[in-house]
Amino acid sequence: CRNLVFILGDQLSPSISSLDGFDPEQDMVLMCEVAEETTYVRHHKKKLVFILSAMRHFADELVGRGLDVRYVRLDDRGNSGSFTGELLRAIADLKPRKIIITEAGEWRVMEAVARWPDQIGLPVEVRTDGRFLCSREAFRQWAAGRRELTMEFFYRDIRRRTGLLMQGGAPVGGRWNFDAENRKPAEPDLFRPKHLEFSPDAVTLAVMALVARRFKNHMGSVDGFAFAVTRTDAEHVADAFMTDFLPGFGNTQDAMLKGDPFLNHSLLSFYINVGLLDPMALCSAAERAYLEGRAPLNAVEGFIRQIIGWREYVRGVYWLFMPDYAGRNFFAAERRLPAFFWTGETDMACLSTVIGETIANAYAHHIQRLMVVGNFAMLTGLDPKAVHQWYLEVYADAFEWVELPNVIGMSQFADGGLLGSKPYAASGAYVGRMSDYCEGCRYDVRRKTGEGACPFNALYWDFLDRNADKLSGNRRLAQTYATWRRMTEDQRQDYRQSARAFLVKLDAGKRI
Ligand code: FAD
Ligand code: DLZ
Ligand code: SF4
Repeated sequence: CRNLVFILGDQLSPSISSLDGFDPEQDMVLMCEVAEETTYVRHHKKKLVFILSAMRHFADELVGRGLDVRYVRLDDRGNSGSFTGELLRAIADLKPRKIIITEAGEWRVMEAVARWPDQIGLPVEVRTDGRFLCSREAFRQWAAGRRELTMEFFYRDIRRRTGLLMQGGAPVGGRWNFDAENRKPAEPDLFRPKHLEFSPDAVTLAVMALVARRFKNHMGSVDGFAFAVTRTDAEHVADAFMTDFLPGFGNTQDAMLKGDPFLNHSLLSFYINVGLLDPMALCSAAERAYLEGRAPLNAVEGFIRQIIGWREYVRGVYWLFMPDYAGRNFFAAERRLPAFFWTGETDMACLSTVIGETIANAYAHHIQRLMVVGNFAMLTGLDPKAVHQWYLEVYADAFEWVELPNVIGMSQFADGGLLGSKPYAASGAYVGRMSDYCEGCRYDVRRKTGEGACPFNALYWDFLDRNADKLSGNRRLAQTYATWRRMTEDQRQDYRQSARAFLVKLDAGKRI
């Protein structure tokens, strides 16, 4: 063939830049399932089913459009197990003159791609990923010369550029950000519509059998897999979100409820990240819902900000600071992850709920990831690299470019404040206010120290005390440290001792 177009598992968009100028008469597509990608971390079984099944459906979609696709399955005979190995095999068979690929999302894969020209002796054309509104280079320019990389300013620039929720150069509603209205605790709502579920078709059933057989020691189960795996079904999820959940999205954005793992969240990250849905099209649909009076501004602005703000911003940060970003460890934290991160077996009801839902669904929403698991990891001083690997494993939407800045930066403050101006540290009071997890927990959220007290309370103050040299100069923590200093020495010792007793138990592998 003339050009061989290599499409990766998170590039499942017919409009992907590598397909620009594709000539079905002369060009071919290469897609491959490889051991290297399925095991570089022990991905949750439902994540594997989702990605492999979506890849197979996408290959069918391309064939349906008249493209010639060489598709290598994981258990095909001769599968070399790596992208480079599969490229070499395809070159031997198809003798292309050139390789075309859209830039990979992850640093690790881009490094491999950079070695290809030497390894294969053919030209390799790497194209920009046009699915993002802000290119890696444009973000670099935006960041150049700025003392602080404040997301809010980045977001405003993208709002101006896209014209989303803009009116004559000003933000609709007179404010850029309505987050203050999005911090309400949730009330159980028996009438909340159900999120869509899809029965596996024959392709998905085959992948489920493959994953169950080959990845026994990975988290979770393939049973109950109900994600969309085609563009059409992903579009159904998006349409249902705009009608059923967007109107309440803002109000419950930060809330957590037992028995309601999804609330009004969109469950769209999986589909956006692999390319089944276009982020800008989703934002336009949300904007339309506002303009037509179907959803309030706080909800629509919040949703749009997550996508054109946070999502684009974390990608920019990732490419700006990799590869050393992955090794940042501001607090020099080195505790190993407790075993309950893989079982959910702990008496701390918030953690057992969130980790249990993670194991069941390969999903947790933002506040669960940030303020329950992430908060616990930071306060107990878990090794940020291990925490990062866990997040990359367990969530079906986890690709390093988006996961790493959220974990290392936003949730662990391991980058020392590049991404956030202060650590997202919280005592039990936060979980008590924003969820119903504490009712029925073995621990008492109101008790500060001693046996039976919510562990987050002592851990919170102990974390601030332990890291005072690094944090007490932070203006946004001035009030908090003033409160700590106002306590009596006995109170402070109580907190320290309670935290130490907890950490000793944790390290001994005792049930906590
Ligand atoms: P919704 O709440 O419905 O939000 C709408 C969309 O906004 C999401 O689909 C997503 O595309 C985008 N979005 C929201 N917040 C963020 C954010 N902070 N960064 C980037 N995009 C965002 N998101 C991932 O896509 N992959 C990850 O691996 C990932 N890891 C995370 C790890 C931690 C510790 C934290 C705190 C957040 C992480 N996030 C990650 C961001 C966010 O939690 C998820 O995007 C969101 O929970 C996905 O569920 P949803 O589609 O229902 O989101
Ligand atoms: C996540 C993933 C998995 C589990 N498996 C594959 C695969 O077998 N083949 C493939 O092309 N892509 C897979 N992916 C997605 C890739 O890891 C993703 O495209 C890169 O990390 C992006 O740099
Ligand atoms: Fe979590 Fe503490 Fe509430 Fe228990 S009491 S659910 S440990 S915050």
